[in-house]
Amino acid sequence: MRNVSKWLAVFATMAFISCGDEKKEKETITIGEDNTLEQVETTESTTMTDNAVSEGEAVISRDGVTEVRLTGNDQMKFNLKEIRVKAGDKVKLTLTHVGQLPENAMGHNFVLLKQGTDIPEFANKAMEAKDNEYIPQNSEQVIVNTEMIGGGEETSIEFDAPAAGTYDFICSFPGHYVQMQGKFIVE
Ligand SMILES: [Cu+2]
Repeated sequence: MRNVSKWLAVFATMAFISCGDEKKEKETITIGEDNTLEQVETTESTTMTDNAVSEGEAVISRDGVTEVRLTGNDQMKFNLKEIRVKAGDKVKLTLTHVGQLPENAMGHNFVLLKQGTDIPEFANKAMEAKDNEYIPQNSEQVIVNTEMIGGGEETSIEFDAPAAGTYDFICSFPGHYVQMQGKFIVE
């Protein structure tokens, strides 16, 4: 019985971790075999607390406005891997840095990219744009972006949802896009 609940917990943990995060999944499996599952659960609940907002309440649409509460932390993670908004809605997105590290070490922003953008290529260009908060000057690939913020800071933007479809969003701080990216789905 103890084993059964242990494995249920492992599966629950794996389900909680968003797909596509291979490294994290491997970690979880290894830890499960080592019988130190409680440690995993502690780690996960810490992450939840860090991010403060659960996914269910992070995106709320009403009266033609979709409010998005996106957070980024010191572990280089967004709380959302997917943001769904209604076509025609105004989007009010608030990005909160729930960590403590300063902007120059762990800066986060939200950059919504046009469809067809090559993310690694864009991120390379962004890396060279330190003076412009890591947004390439005159980029035609950016639909909208927030400013770059550090631990404890918050920033908001408002924009009209682009045409229905699936878009990528990333944090353009050097190296962050690998972990800090997700899908922005307009439906
Ligand atoms: Cu970042």
